[in-house]
Amino acid sequence: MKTLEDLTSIEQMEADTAKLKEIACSVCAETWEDRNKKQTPHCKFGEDGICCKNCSMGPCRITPKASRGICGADAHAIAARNYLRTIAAGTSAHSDHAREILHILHGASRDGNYHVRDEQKLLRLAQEWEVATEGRDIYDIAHDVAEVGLMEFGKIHGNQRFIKRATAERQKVWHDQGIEPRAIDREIATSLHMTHMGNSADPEALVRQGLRTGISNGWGGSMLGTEITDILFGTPTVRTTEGNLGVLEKDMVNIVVHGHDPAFSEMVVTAAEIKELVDYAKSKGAKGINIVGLCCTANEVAMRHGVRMAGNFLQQENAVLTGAVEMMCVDVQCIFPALAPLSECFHTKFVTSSPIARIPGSIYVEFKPETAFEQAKGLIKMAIDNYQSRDRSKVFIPSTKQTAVVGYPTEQIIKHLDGVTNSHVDEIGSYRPAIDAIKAGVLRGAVAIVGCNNPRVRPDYSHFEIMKELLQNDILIVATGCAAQLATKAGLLNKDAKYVCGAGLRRVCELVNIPPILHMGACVDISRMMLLATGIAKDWGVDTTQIPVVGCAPEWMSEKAVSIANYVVSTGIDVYLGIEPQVRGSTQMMDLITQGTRNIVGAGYIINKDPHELVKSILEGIEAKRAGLGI
Ligand code: XCC
Ligand code: SF4
Repeated sequence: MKTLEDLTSIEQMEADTAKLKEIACSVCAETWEDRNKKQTPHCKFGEDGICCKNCSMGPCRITPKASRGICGADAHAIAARNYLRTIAAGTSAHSDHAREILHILHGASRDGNYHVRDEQKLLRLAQEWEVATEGRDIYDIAHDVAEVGLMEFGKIHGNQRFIKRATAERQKVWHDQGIEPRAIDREIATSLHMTHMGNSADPEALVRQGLRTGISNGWGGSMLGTEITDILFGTPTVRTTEGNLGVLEKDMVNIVVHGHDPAFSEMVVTAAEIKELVDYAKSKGAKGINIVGLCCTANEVAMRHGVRMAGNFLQQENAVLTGAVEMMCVDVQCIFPALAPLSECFHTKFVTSSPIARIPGSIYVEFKPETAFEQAKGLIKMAIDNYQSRDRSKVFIPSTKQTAVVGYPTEQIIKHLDGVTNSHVDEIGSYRPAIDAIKAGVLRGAVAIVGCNNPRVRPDYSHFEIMKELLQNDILIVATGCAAQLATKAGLLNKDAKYVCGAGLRRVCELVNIPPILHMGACVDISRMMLLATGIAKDWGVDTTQIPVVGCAPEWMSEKAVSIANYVVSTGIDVYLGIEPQVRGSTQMMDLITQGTRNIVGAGYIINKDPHELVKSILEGIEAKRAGLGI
């Protein structure tokens, strides 16, 4: 790869989708494109956030002739309540995911299905939480650490433990503003309580609770999820893999793992390596077993095992449409219920595994930690048995794929920076080399590009355009979630992608030996980004709100994304959105989320649907931060 032309363009990706769409038509299957058409135009009240159904006197909708609901709630109250409920739902999803992982750690044992893979990280966390380690068995420590972690969800007193990891200035802001998060479940419950009929109607109070609930996710649930996942399955390291539908194999048993919680997919990945199963696959005429990922589960297993990524959110139906998927195994979140009827048009077995995501038409195999490995083996066998049912006349696997280098948690970033600091021993283990590059202007700053894709805009187009332009402007990008997978599909996680960068960034990539976009993981791993920004700010001697680093979610769609945006803003980092939050029916709310939060936490949203306009604002924002620091 030497030029922009070597990247996989959005047009190429769309051409693949169009061919798969033809297959969908030939088998009379419906896809999101069809359903999106039928849903357009969307309900205006919902879009504007001014429909309330929080009690059965309603639903009440705000119109020119009805400026208040029956109870008297106005557009501002209704939009703010809906917004807070969204944040509460997003927080519950991320945090419940973390809770599941903590239960797995709690039950981990030497002779069980789950083990402690990163003992050092466990010991560090034990120390941070004052859990005794001296002379104790690692599994006893793991058990106690899990107990302390689980208490973060429901403890009666005190705040989230991880907020102490933030800069001193940030902690003071949260304290002074009264938004230090308490127990995670409590913040979610308080949000639901505040928005119950007959409670808060003050948009600012509701927005403040949104920030607090968001922090309980980013500096609570999500951070717990990331830490404990690393302890159980290993802290990710740099690996080379591939991405896009071309990773499906025409003569192998293809199994797609999809969702978010890696406890299940880790087992599937491990079981697929067993010789007995590989031999069994061969006995059925396949060349082997090919496990690939979708959505955030893909990010998790790619970073820890190099498992290849079939694609992001809006590509989930495409995977089935190839006709080459023997089994789609899902855990939780971002799973289309549409996969069930779609799978019926093919031989694909659609397997759900969590009581949290029950989908009619799926094969439900409730996954239990005690029997996880045996269950995973059973599923793989079922997929192998299904290989012979593949109808070869229906198979079309697009050949498009790109190589990608993934797996840059903060530990790996530091390690790479250490590699270029040989002459300054005092810089070992710090972000100083990155800070120096920013100060010198070789790098202008960094942008975290995260989030989903969304039919409200041309899917993946905004991600792609924003990434290219920022790289050309010497902005280093860190990415997670489906945004990271667009980067994968495009070829931007390839080390050769440095050729699309500005001269400064290209030099940094060559020196540090990194791709210009660093893949930091799944959506829960945006907590890693918070620690990255905090580490940089601390080494710089300033607060997170001062450094030239911003967040950007060009195509977000999920409630989790709104929760994330709230903790990123609470951390003092501006968030650039390409999709408008559903509060447009309230001028006060639009003002609060773009300006009002600046008076509370020093950051807010900047919203623009046009990716090029959004880039312009990002660059201005970064230059303003630089000017503020006198660089
Ligand atoms: Fe889901 Fe995490 Fe969004 Fe992708 S990016 S569509 S939330 S898989 Ni988080
Ligand atoms: Fe209508 Fe008020 Fe009930 Fe909402 S809470 S549905 S605005 S009466």
